[in-house]
This record gives sequence, structure tokens and C-alpha cells, in this order.
Amino acid sequence: MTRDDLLSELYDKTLVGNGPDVLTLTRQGLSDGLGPEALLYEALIPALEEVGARFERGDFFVPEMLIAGKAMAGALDILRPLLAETGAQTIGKVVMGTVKGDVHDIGKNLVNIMFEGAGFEVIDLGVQVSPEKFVNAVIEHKPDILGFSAFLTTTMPMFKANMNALTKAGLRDEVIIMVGGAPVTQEYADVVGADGYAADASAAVVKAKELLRRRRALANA
Ligand code: B1M
Repeated sequence: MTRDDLLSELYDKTLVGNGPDVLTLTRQGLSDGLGPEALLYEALIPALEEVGARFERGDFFVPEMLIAGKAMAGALDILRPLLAETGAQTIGKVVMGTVKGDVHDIGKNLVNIMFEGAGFEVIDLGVQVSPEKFVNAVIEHKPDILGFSAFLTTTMPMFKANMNALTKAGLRDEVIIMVGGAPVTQEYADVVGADGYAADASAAVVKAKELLRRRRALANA
């Protein structure tokens, strides 16, 4: 199978949520020498974008989204150690979670993998994380960065609720706050008063390093 055939097959099998074939093709792609990034950005993620587009058009329903999401998650399990391969020392601590009311976690998990790959220690609080749980995690883990993911327009307002809870607990200025997720924009991040926003996992790492550098420079000034 050529490189393009494999990527196209992986895209098709992810789109229809064929988990076993997605696993086989992911393994085959790696043994054929395709990098994990190629499998991710040229097949798996575009397939999920198409799933979303079909859902919006009414051609796909929740079960189709669910099986496609599961197929993608299986591939991510294989790619995780390769994407997160790093000899680097820990450069900072990140606490991440998907906000209350929201069960999407593939995007958050990918951000976590990239953070780990860049040398961050990541504490993942999972999905449907309440403001209280975020507050308690900041007290317990004292992270450099706190990340909120939201994937629904209806759950994005939880960013503000989380920020309010942190402010009330006197912790807002103790931590850098980053936000992201499919419907989130820089403008929305500014409105809720987050310190940083990124559109994808790679950009999240770049932004996190930049914010951390700035904060450490200020602390040492
Ligand atoms: Co849902 N879903 N879903 N879904 N789903 C979306 C998000 C949707 C856009 C589909 C669509 O209509 N086009 C739509 C939201 C519309 C909106 O609000 N604007 C939607 C909907 C409506 C719903 C339900 C309400 C459907 C229903 O029940 N009627 C329901 C909600 C359930 C709930 O949460 N309460 C629902 C359910 C589900 C499933 C459970 C079936 C499944 C989730 C499985 C899982 O995550 N374990 C699912 C899926 C798979 C999707 C789509 C198809 C794929 C999401 C995904 O994994 N993308 C999605 C369509 C789409 O996104 N186009 C959709 C791939 C992933 C790598 O990208 O998630 O964007 P993404 O993550 C990126 C960036 O956002 C960024 O980096 C990530 C990696 O590059 N990022 C950050 C993420 N977090 C970040 C944090 C940062 C920085 C960057 O800093 C802290």
C-alpha cells in the first residue's frame, strides 16, 4: 500500500468508526515508516472533522460520532508514547480538565500528550470537571498552568465560572490559565480573562512555554 493509500484508508475507517481496522492501519503506518504526526494530522483529525461536518448536516448522529471518537481514541493510545517521547527534564506542571457538562476528551488528551512530549508534568482531571474540583487541584498540585477545555458553545461559559471560583478562593493570580477547544476563540478567551488560548495541541505547547517564560522572568525581575 502506498503512503497516500494508507492515509486515505485510515481516514475512511476512522470516519465510519471501524476501530479494529483503525488500529491495524495505525500500526501498519508506523511500521511502514510514517510518522505519528502524519497519521494524526493527515488522516485521524481530518476524519473527525468530517464526522462533525456530517453531524451538522444531519447525515451522522450521536452513535456515529461516538464510534468514530472511540476509533480515534484507540489510535491515540498507540501514538501516545511516540508523540510524548522526550528525554527532557520537567519544565513545568500543568493541570488539565474538560469543563463541567462536557464529555469530549479526545482533543484534551491530545493536548496532554503534546505537553508531556514537551517536558511538562501533566495532571489530567478528566471530563465534566466542576469549578470546585479545579480549585482543589490548584491547592493540591500547585501547577504552573491550569488548562480548561470546552467543546460545546453551551459549556464554554464554564470558563468564567471556573475563573470566578479561583478568584473567590484567592488563587486566580497563582496560576497561568489557558483555554481551548473546538468552538473557543482568542476573542472568547480575552472576554473571560484567560492568560492564553491556542487553537490546537502544538500551538498550546508553544503558548504555554511563552507564558511560563514571561511569568518566570517577571518573578525574577
Ligand atoms: Co460532539 N460535538 N457532541 N461528541 N463532537 C462536536 C464538538 C460538534 C462541533 C459537532 C458538530 O456539530 N459539528 C458539536 C458542538 C457544537 C457546538 O456546541 N458548537 C457537538 C455536539 C453538539 C455534541 C452533543 C451535544 C450531541 C448530542 O448529544 N446531541 C454531545 C454533547 C455531550 C456532552 O459533552 N455533554 C456530543 C457528544 C459527542 C460524543 C460523546 C459522541 C463524541 C465525544 C467522544 C470523546 O471525546 N471521547 C463526540 C465527538 C467525537 C465530536 C466531534 C465529531 C469530534 C471531536 C474531536 O475529538 N475532534 C466534534 C466535531 C468537531 O470537533 N469538528 C463534536 C478531534 C480533536 C483532536 O479536536 O476536539 O477540536 P478538538 O481538540 C483540539 C483543539 O480544540 C485544541 O487542541 C486539540 C488538539 O489539536 N484544544 C485545546 C482542545 N483543548 C484545548 C485546551 C487548550 C488549548 C487547546 O488549552 C488549555
